[in-house]
Formats: sequence, C-alpha cells, structure tokens
Amino acid sequence: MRYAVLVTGPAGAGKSTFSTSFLTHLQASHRTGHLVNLDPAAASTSFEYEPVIDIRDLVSLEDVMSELGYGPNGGLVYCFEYLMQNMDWLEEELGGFDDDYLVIDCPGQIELYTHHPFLPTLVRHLNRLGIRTCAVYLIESQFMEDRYKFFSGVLSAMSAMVNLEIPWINVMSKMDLVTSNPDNPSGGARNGLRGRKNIARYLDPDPLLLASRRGEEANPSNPRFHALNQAIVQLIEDHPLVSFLPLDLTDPDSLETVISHVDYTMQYGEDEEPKEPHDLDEGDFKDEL
Ligand SMILES: Nc1nc2c(ncn2[C@@H]2O[C@H](COP(=O)(O)OP(=O)(O)O)[C@@H](O)[C@H]2O)c(=O)[nH]1
Ligand SMILES: [Mg+2]
Repeated sequence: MRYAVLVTGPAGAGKSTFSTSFLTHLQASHRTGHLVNLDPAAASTSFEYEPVIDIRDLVSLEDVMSELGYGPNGGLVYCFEYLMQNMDWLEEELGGFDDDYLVIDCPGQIELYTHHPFLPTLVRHLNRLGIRTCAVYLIESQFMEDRYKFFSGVLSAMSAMVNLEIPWINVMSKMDLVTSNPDNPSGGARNGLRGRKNIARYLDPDPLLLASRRGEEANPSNPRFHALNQAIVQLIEDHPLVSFLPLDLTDPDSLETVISHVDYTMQYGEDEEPKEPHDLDEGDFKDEL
C-alpha cells in the first residue's frame, strides 16, 4: 500500500519545515518516506531532504518568469496549469514507489485552496494510482493574534476541505511562539492571548470569539459587517468542521501526536492492529476549560 500526505496551507505556515520534521520522524521510526516537492517557487537549496519528485524538474518558476515574461503570481498559475497538462509526467514519476510514504510539500498560493482545480486534479490522479491520500492543512499560531485573521484562516481551511474531500487534519503550527507557561506569562500577553483557556478556544474555534465583540461592532455605520460576522458565526456553529491540532516542533511529543493522527486517518498499516491516535496532551492546551 502506498500513502501520500499533502502538506498544505498558506505561504509561510511552515509546510516545508513540517515536511522535513515529518521525514526525520519517519526515518527515526525505520519507515520509508520520501519528499515530493510541488512548489515551483521553492528555493533550490531549501531542502534538507532531496526531493525524489520535484515539479521544478518539469517546470520552474524562474524559467517561466524569465522566458515567458510572467510575474511571480501569474508564473505560478502557469506552472500549475502546465503540470495539470502533464500529469502523465507525475504519474510516471510516482510509478516507482511501492509501500512508501510520500510527503508532498505543496505550494502556498491561497487560490489553490479556494478554487483552483490543481489540487483536486492531483487528488484524482493519486486515487487512480491507488495511493491512499490525506491532507494536513497548516495555519500558523500568529493567526491567533487577531481574531479576524484567525477566522479568515478557519474559513480558508473549511473551503479547502470542501474543495478536496479527502481525509483532513488541521494543524496550528509554530505553537512554540505561543507561551502559555504560567512562569512566563509575558509570552501569552505579547501574543494577545490570555492563557490556556483562550488557546483552547482557538484550537476548537469558538464562534463567540467573533460574536463577543458584537457590542463594539454594532456600529450603525456598518451594519452589514455586523450581519456578515453573524452569518460567519452561524456557519461555524452549524458546521463545526474545523479544529486544530497544536504543533510545537520543539516538543517531539507534539509532532508524534500529529503524525499518529495522520497514520490513523489513512489507516496506515491496516493489516496490523488498528491504532488509536495518540491522545492530545490534554494538560497542555485543553485543560482548565
Ligand atoms: N518558530 C517557528 N518557526 C517556524 C516553525 N516552522 C517554520 N518556521 C519558520 O517559518 C518560516 C516559513 O517556514 P516554511 O516551512 O518555509 O513555510 P512554508 O512556506 O509553508 O513552506 C521559516 O522562516 C521557518 O523557519 C515553527 O514550528 N516554529
Ligand atoms: Mg515551502
């Protein structure tokens, strides 16, 4: 059986860093994992692991920009369309891996997660090749600093989930930047968070984070925003599809928890005893509610 994890999320969320840590972890557990790079804009020296498949062998953003005169954004869209027209190249590249675990580092263009057909096309091909696929969607903990930014992150995760229809895990990355340690309360305050209870409201998005400011926003000059916020609150309340696993790469248990959820989601090693995912370290983030 072959497995593929699509590592997705906006630019800078920590996808490449997570992919590297993931592979290091697989290696340490004597599992065969490979990196696949699908980011045409990745810097040439940016990988600790040499990708076994690299979109830049087919088309690189640099060439598209210099040869076709595209800007960076148009150039990226060109690269994805080029890959979509050359999926046989990818299928051939994917052909050689048996019983392997592919970690697919995806680009961060937000269009890819909202409406571009690139990722759904990729998923169809992976399915056709019999590769069991799931997605990890990362947003970074700085999103929690601003509740509006945070909810736009939640909505982008939701839209990507609905777009792809594959097993899905949302991750709040860079949790090392959020301190909820009572011995160091300044970290939390600096991030605009008030302790663990508040962090839990972000990991399991509490629509009241948006609604609680209703008083402030009931500004007669923009009643439409108020209505929009209410509609978003309602949407998240009615469809609680999104919750986040915290990822702190400075804590090996945290990475292991995320990976065991990935394994479980894909029923990795289905012939073995089914494994329950590691319990979240409840004491860390969800306690004291
Ligand atoms: N503090 C902290 N920084 C991180 C973490 N993961 C990634 N970064 C930094 O965030 C930036 C973007 O990371 P990268 O993996 O390239 O993001 P990508 O664009 O999603 O692939 C880099 O400067 C990383 O060093 C993390 O867990 N903690
Ligand atoms: Mg990257």
